[in-house]
Order: sequence, then C-alpha cells, then structure tokens
Amino acid sequence: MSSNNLITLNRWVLSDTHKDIGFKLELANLLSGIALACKITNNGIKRAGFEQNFGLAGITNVHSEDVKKLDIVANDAFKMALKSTREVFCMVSEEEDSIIPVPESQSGNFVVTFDPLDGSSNLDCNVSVGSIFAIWPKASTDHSFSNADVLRKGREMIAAGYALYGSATMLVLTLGQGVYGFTLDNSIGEFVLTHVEMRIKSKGNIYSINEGNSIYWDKATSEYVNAIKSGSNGRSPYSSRYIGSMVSDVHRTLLYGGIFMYPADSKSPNGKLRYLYEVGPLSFIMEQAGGKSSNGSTPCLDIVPNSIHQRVPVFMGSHDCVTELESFHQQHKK
Ligand code: P6P
Repeated sequence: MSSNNLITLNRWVLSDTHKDIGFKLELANLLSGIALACKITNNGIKRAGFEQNFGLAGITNVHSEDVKKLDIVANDAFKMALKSTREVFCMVSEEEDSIIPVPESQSGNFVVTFDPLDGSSNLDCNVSVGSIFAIWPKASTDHSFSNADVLRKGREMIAAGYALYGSATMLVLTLGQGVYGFTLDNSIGEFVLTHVEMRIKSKGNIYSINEGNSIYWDKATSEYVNAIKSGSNGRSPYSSRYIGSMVSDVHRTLLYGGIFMYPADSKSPNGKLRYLYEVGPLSFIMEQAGGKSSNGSTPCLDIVPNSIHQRVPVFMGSHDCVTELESFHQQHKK
C-alpha cells in the first residue's frame, strides 16, 4: 500500500465511510484506546520469550482456568487504555469476576465487554491468539451501573471486533456497516486499512470443531458432522481445521468460508464459549460479513445473556453451512 493512500484506523473511523453514525469522535477515541491495548498485548506476546512472560501466573480465574502471565498483561492493558479514553461507563472482562466500574471523573457513555487474551493456553507453543471486544451504548441514566447495562441482546452492540496476534497482527472490526481489516505496521506503530468490506462465501467446505468431544455430542451435531465428512449431504467431503484458538478459527472461517462450531454437549450443557465477549462480538462480525451465527436454532445476536459470563452454543460461518446445520437440529426437535 503506497503511503499516499495509507488509511489508519483513526482516519477510517472519522472518514465519511460511515453514514449517519453519531458519536464518531467518541467512538474514534474509544477505538484508539482499544488499538493501544492490542498493541501493548501484541508487544507483550512478541517479547514474552525475552521477559520470561510465558507460563502461568499461579492463580485461577472466575472460570477456574489457570491464568497465564500474559492474560494479566493483556487484561491490565485493556482496563488502563479503556479508562484513559474517558469514554467508558463500565466494562466486563473475561478475566474478572464482576462488572468493572470506572471512576465517575473518568466515566463515559459506552460499555465495553472484552476477552483480553483469548486462546492463551496456546501461547507457550507460539500458536496465534487474539483479543475480542464489543461496544454497547450505556443504558443507565445516572452513574450507578446495573446488570441492565451489560446483560444486553447482541443486536444492541454498536461495534465489535478482534485482534489476531498471528503471522501478522490484525484488527478486524465492524461499526455495523460492513467488516474492515487493519494490519499493524510496526514501522509506524499504526493499524493500517488492508481489508475493505470483508465478505464470507455463502458456502464453504472447511469445518472446525473439537472432535475430541464427539462422544459427548448430541445427535444433531453428530449427524451433521458425519454428513459433511462423508459427503452424504450431496457435497464433497469437507476438510477439518481446528486450532483451538477461537479468534484464529473464526478469522480463517471468515476468509476461507465454512463453519466453526462449539456446540452444547453432555459435558458442557451450554457449550464453552461466553456470550458477552466471545460469541456475541464474533457473531456481529460474521453477520456483517454476510455470514450467519446461531446457537443451533436462534440467531446468536437475538440472545439476551442472563449472567455476564454466560456460555452459549455457537455455530457460525458461511450462511448455507449454518442453515444446513440448523436443519439437522430442527429434525431432532420434532
Ligand atoms: P477446547 C480458548 O481457551 C477458547 O476459549 C477458545 O479460544 C477456543 O475456541 C476454545 O476455548 C477451545 O476449547 O475445548 O476445544 O480446547
């Protein structure tokens, strides 16, 4: 990309790409905070080997998962960067038990839910990981936040995105008018526009699911996976790709097509992935790119979570693939 049309994240948000988006300045400021948190996280990952920052921090989180040292680096970076924008009313982090308040002197008009470092169990073996975020308008009319500010239907999101710390570091996001990708140019320290109006193919032949859980799957999931593996659904057998890092698996699905699945099963009755800062934001991205995201019967964006760490089943990707999956679930409902 020649320097004469180098479009940075900030310029893109403030440009006339987006029609009738209110609070553009505030959103640009908020997204610059998120971009800063992603740059700090990216730097922490790239330097972990030099700074002995791989491995465990010696504590467990609200999900009883071992916390990695870099989980703390990323979580602290997001909280600091978001508070300093003075645009945030309250936050929800995958790493924190409860809603994170912002001092009234720094309070703003947005709620941000985020997974600061998703897939961190893959860090020590240098597999790509990511950060995920969603931006919502605050609901409260005064400074006292409540669950009503955070337990929101996904369709109330005004923006969502993810950072992928991979062979290149990317920021992929939507403001509700299409999906755009930015690549970190380390020589200038900026996320630069490289992917305009990202769209997912309506069909794909890659399926992504942890087959180690197949003995726990319900009949609908089992029959669907068997159909796409055997070609009995009238199409060529699909290829299997599973990284075990949601941002990586979803990003590949977005670019190449196919379906990513984390179903409910007898071991995880609501699936594993959390709504507010994993399934919700990535569903918004997928729908904005022309894809589909469902819990097997209902669009994920129509779900209202009943707790800040609620887990939901998710099937997302190419529209026709998810529709076919839903037909298997429908057959088993009868
Ligand atoms: P499993 C990572 O821990 C994560 O939350 C997601 O990034 C990923 O999609 C999923 O869990 C992998 O879970 O059970 O297949 O190891």
